[in-house]
This record gives sequence, structure tokens and C-alpha cells, in this order.
Amino acid sequence: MLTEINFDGIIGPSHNYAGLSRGNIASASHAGDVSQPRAAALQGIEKMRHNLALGLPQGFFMPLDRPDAPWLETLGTTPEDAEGHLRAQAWSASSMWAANAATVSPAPDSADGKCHLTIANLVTMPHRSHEWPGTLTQLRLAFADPAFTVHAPIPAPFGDEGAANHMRLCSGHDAAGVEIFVYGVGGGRFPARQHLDASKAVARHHRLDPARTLFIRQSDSAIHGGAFHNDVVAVANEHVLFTHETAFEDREAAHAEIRAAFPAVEIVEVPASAVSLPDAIKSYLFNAQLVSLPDSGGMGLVLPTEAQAIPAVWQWLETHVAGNGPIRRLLPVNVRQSMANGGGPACLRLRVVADPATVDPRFIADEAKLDQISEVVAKHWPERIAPGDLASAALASDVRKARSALLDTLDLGELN
Ligand code: SUG
Repeated sequence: MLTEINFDGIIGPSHNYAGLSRGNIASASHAGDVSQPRAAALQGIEKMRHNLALGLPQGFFMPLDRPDAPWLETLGTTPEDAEGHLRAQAWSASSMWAANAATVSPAPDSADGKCHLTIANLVTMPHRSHEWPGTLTQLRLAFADPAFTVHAPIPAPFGDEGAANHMRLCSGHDAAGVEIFVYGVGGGRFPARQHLDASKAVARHHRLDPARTLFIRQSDSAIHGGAFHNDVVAVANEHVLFTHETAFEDREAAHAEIRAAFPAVEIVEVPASAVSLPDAIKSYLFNAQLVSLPDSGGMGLVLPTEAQAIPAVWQWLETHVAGNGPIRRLLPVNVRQSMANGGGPACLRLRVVADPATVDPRFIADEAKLDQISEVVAKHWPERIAPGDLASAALASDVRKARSALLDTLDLGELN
């Protein structure tokens, strides 16, 4: 049976605040802060427990090996000798944001009846550009079953940031859907990370039906306001598109195209007059997991606790839930450590529609396995990392050992 499984990136032991992502306001404003990798990973695990308790299938991905010495070697240096900015780029735990791991097209959407995944190249940001080899290895392991095809990344210079710029509308997760690729156009104050040529290449590789595939331009004002990925201003689930008024460059044309391709769509739009773009970005209202609740049948919004702190945002949500809208429950989760680097609940997960029996079971979560992961994190993850600590060979060694301990515990030593 095909079902939606959310795979969360386990927050790695090297999690730190180096201010590496231009155009990501949270990352810039927390640059130089002391991070808490242990608390960060435990927050991520609690989110997984929360979603499991809702009856939602849950998976996870392992952190990548950091600092990335082989990458530094291609640059002629080492973690010890690298210049500060390169060293920070090598240390980044950014693979935690699994929404950027790959773009996923479920089997019913593809001409060959397979679930296709294309690993994102993440070429726009140096610290993320070296994630893909580790991600490719891991996803080829998790999705080795013939039900899946895992594609290598689209080549540079065509920037691809994966599922963060991809939405799917469908009558049920196991039915054929309409896939929406959202791209940006460069030349502004902040980089447009998703290129149209990359999105089109992904759609071709995934053998999507052109009649059920849309390419929609993200608004320049959203990018310039700090929405470095579309999933900061819009999210879709089944027949619902939850979006800010300013998400798309040509709002009317975008909505008309979406309605024409998927007439049953319910567009829940938050007007800028109710929630300003800066408040939407600060609260990460849209970087929420819009999930179909197995018990009650309605939809729930798993959103960051930051959304409760902004009165306009919380008021809009409470009014919606009290009315007749499709979102029936508000489910705040605390992922503050990730949020401070610009990653909300939706950034931390990759949605894969699949039969769980076809996924390598080592990547599927249950309560007992989350207990095991928490134990390793509590024992091995550093409590704090200050920016100056990245020069420490001892810390680098501890961080590697911490990851290895987790791989061993989960019988994933082959990723070492
Ligand atoms: O790519 N932050 C990530 C956040 C990714 C959020 N993902 C989604 N929206 N799906 C990024 O900007 C900050 C790292 C640092 O500054 O150290 C960072 O990479």
C-alpha cells in the first residue's frame, strides 16, 4: 500500500551557527551564536515522536560525515589548515534539512510506475554543494528496491534544491497527482537557488506527464524578503495548497494554471494584509508539515512554536481552525535550534510516497528505535559548539566518533 512517509534528517553532531546562507535571514542573524547540537538533535527526535504518535509513518536519514575532509582535499587543504570560511563550510550539518535532499515523484505520477528521486545538487551555497555524494549513497541504500529509481544530481550550473521547491496536489497520496515545480529568476539582492532548467530536467528524468506538471515562478519579492525556498511561503497536501499571497510572481496566472490542472484544488491563501511577508518568514507559518491525520480524517499543521509568538499569525490560524477550513488542528513543535539556521519542521523532512515494505527497514522509525537514537545523541553529541571550536582537531574527532556510534547502533556501519 502506498503511503506518505516523512524522512527526517537527524541533526548532526557538528550543528553550528556560521551564518553561511546568504538570503536566509535566520542564518545571518544567528551567525556566531553558540549552538547546542545535543539539544538540537533531541528536538528533532521529539518532532519524529510527535508525528509517530499522530499515526504518521516516519523515517530518518543519517547525518553526513563532517568536517568533510575529502571535499577540503579537492580544494587542496585540510580541516586543520583550511581558511575560516572553508572550514565552516566543511563543518556544516546542513544535510539535516532533508527537504533539500532530493525531489521525489511518487510512482503514480511517472510513466514507468516507479517512484523517482533526484538528488539535489545544492550548488548555489558552497556549504551545501558537497552534500550530494553522501546523500546519494544513503538514498541508494534506503531506496534500493526496484520500486524506486534514484537519479544522480543535475549538473552545475543549474541550481536544484530538491523538494523545498516542489509541491504535489492529488486526491489521495496513492493517486496520480499534479506536480508543481517552483523556480526563481536570478539577478536580485539574494540568489535564486532553484533554476527552471534544473526543474525541467528533473521532471523529464521522472517521466512526468507534461499535462500534470507545472513550472511556476517564485515571486522576486518573496526571495528578496528572505523566502530562499518556496516552502517558506507555501505548502501543499492532497487537494490543499496553503500559500501566502506573495508566494508567486504572477499570482492570478499561477492560481489559474493550478486550478486548470487540478480543478479540485482548495487554495487557502493568507493575505499580506492579515500576515505580512516578514511575519510569515519570521514565524515560518508555511514551513509547516500539512499532514492528513489518520484518525480524524482532517488535516493538521505541524508548525514551529515560533508561530505562536506572533499575534497576527496565531490569530489567523485560530480563526481558520474555528471556521470551516481544511486545517483542523494546530500542532506546534519545538525545533528552535534548527529554526535559528532557517530550518522549520518542513525543512527537516523529505516526503516519500511508497509502500513502507519497499524501504530498507533500517531507515524506518518506531518508538524503540527513537529511544536508541536519543541515547546515542545524549551520550555522544557535543553539548555546545562556539564558532572558534571548529578549529579543534579534538572536536572534529569527537564529532566523527559520535556519528559512527549512531551508524553502528542502527546497523548502518556501511555508511562509514
Ligand atoms: O539552506 N540553512 C539552510 C536552511 C534550509 C531550509 N530548508 C528548507 N527551506 N527546505 C539553508 O539556507 C544555514 C547554515 C549556516 O548558516 O551555518 C543553512 O544552511
